[in-house]
Amino acid sequence: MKMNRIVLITGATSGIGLACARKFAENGDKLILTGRNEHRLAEIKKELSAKGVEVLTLGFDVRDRDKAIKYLENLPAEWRNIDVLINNAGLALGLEPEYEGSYDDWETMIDTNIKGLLTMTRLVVPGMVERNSGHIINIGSVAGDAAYAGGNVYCATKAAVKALSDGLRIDVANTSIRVTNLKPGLVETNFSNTRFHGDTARASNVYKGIQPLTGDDIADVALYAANAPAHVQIAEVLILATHQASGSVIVRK
Ligand code: NDP
Ligand code: 8X3
Repeated sequence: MKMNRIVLITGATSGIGLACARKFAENGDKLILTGRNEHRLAEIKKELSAKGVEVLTLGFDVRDRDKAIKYLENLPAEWRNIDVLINNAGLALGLEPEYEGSYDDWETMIDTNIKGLLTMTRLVVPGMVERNSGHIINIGSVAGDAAYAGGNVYCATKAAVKALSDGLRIDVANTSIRVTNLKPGLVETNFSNTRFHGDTARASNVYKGIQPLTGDDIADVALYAANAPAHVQIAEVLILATHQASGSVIVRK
């Protein structure tokens, strides 16, 4: 299905967000791509523009509410009517027991995964309500379904994404807006490098002995949800690698 929607993706510089950018671009959508890494945003814009895709990049940290407000309130007129918001920016930091976790890591996860997502929702959804049209796709996680060892605060942030998705779905049920919570399991991206503060050996162990999902696998589902007929709301999808059964049951060969 060829589209010409405006799709805003947070955290589009890597992993699932980047895969979504490429997938929605192939589908004929226009993209607003955000992230902190302005160099990567410029490279991605160049890659997609060369294929004729219209791209606007906004380099900001979703934790910086003032900047988010400034950028979103000053969008060029032709980019204001956002059709799809993909709240993807997020991260896990650490895998320590809750009683030994880092205060800084907790703040970063809560501020990014919960408050950043909320800020973007607060800024984008009023326009959707006014137009009685739109779709919010939140990237939750299997981690939000049940805690796993050392997951504590990260799992709590993703449980919050589920509650916020469910809450928003109720709040817009009298409109034509749809809300989707995608809950991936193991996806090989930069996620584990970030979680282990750049310890690449430890990060690669996460995907040892199992074929993990790719960002593309998740982008496929996001596009499916966005392209579903208007009366169909894909409310929630749990997407796991075949040898993963839950956040803590992973069968490795
Ligand atoms: P990556 O580390 O590859 O990508 C994370 C993206 O989030 C980057 O583009 C990064 O951009 C952006 N980001 C992080 N912090 C901020 C911030 N403060 N402000 C703006 N952008 C930010 O990981 P994934 O692609 O795997 O992660 C994407 C989402 O998917 C996350 O919400 C994660 O929790 C979720 N997820 C991941 C799974 C996995 O196994 N990989 C499974 C389930 C869910 P930049 O550095 O440019 O700011
Ligand atoms: C990322 C997947 O299982 O590492 O949300 O938490 S997991």
